[in-house]
Amino acid sequence: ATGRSLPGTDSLRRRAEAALRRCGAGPAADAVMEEIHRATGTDAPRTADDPANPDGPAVIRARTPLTGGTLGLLPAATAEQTEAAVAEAHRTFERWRTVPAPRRGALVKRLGELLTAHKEDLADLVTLEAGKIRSEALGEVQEMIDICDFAVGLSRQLYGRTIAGERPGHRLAETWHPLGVVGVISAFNFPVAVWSWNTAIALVCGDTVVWKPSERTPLTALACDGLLARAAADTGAPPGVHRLLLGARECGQRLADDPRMALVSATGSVRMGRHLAPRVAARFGRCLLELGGNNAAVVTPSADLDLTVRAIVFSAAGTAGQRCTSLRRLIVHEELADRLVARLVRAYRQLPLGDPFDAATLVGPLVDTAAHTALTAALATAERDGGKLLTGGDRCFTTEAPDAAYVRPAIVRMPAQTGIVRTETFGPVLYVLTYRTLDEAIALHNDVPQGLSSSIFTRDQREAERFLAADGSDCGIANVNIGTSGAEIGGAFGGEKETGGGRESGSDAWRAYMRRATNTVNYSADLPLAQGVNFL
Ligand code: UN1
Repeated sequence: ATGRSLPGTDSLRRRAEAALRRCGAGPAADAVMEEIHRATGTDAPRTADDPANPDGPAVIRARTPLTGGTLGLLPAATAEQTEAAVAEAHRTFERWRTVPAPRRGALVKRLGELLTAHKEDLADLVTLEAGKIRSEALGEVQEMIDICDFAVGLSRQLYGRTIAGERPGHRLAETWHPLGVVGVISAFNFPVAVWSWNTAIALVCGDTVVWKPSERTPLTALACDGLLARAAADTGAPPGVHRLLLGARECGQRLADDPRMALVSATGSVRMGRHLAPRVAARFGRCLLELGGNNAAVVTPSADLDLTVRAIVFSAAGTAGQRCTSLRRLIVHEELADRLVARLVRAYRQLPLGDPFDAATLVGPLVDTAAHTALTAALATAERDGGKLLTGGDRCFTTEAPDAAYVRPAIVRMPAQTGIVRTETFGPVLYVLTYRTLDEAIALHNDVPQGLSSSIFTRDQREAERFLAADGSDCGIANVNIGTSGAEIGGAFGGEKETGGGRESGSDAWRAYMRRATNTVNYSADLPLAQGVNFL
């Protein structure tokens, strides 16, 4: 653990308030803060998840994983407010879709400028609500700025194809049109980047957005909403292009069920996806899913071990193992397993754990103590299955911050890929398995229900290419000599199998946010029918 002690909740609350104000969540900030002060008084309203008070007003509790303390209580969106938000976004869509795409890009350009100006403020809120270390929080905001740049460029490149038709005097082409209202449901672990991937692209595509962020990161969401509202005001875009709904599960369900939501882009657990996707499908709506990952790295005998150790530690212990791209399984050649594991254990024991605002810290807290309980249960199951816990899994600062979960990242050597290894536990646990042949390694690699990210560490080109080939890694992301996490925004992001199949962010992921029209134009005086059909 780092030497310094943890900050208190009061100072964190002040820090959150200052950052929110600077982001100018507009006049809303004052109202919200008033709400926070009122609500954190003695007769605080009941939270939505309080089973003892099911009838109490539903509120969202802004809390910080740094202490587990409450930053404030915010009113949760009611059914009427959800309806009003969808209606407004839908009305606005009908206008916004006719604004030329490069002009829509101007809104996103302005958003990117505001994000740049408020990078520190947003990073503060990300650290306060998600517990990320400073450098990762800043990196997450950088990811937002990058996607804005990308989307602005895209606003002049929403290309359709001209297709070689089979009939003379005819032109065959496709046009991409705005899709409608996009529902963005995002998770606590990337509280701003995932919103921005969806929102920046959706806006240039001519869509409007209704956002339901994680209940754990409401203040971060208010700041983003405030900045986007400002960008809209500055560029003359209608304010209804974006609506924020701070709500619980029912709020997400309402969006899933509403036929005005053309696309529901949801990031979170497989459980959440299983629940939402059939509801959206039942009304033939579109879903874009980014669900769980159970990412592995194969380490072959020719790997550059110095580089491999650094990459593994960042991917497995970074963000306290709370990325969907976090490395959770290591598939190491048996020849080098002992050597590699010894180096990893040494590196893990030196990882500074503690206050994420402290520049020396590399591992911050888990989101809550329930995450530690889940991790402990997973470790116990692994040990019952014959696994050997080599390091970590224990909590620190338990006296100082009993409601927070500062947990040392764990490494477990497993005799086989048992059920628990095939399950995504959202925390810092790395299971180590060994292999003899590359075929065996790839089979183990793919033998999990999830399919998000993957890596191979090797200096052998044959092995690298085999891993990337059709019968290699079955994931949406397959890397060589780099960890499973920390993708750039330029590529399409997402994965297969239970990960849900969606692709967000760069490349041609924008197509999911538009509808395609195939156009056949006859400029001749004849009417030849396709396939040589004769009629009339
Ligand atoms: C997530 O964890 O939901 O590739 C997203 C990465 C980040 C995004 C992760 N750029 O790790």
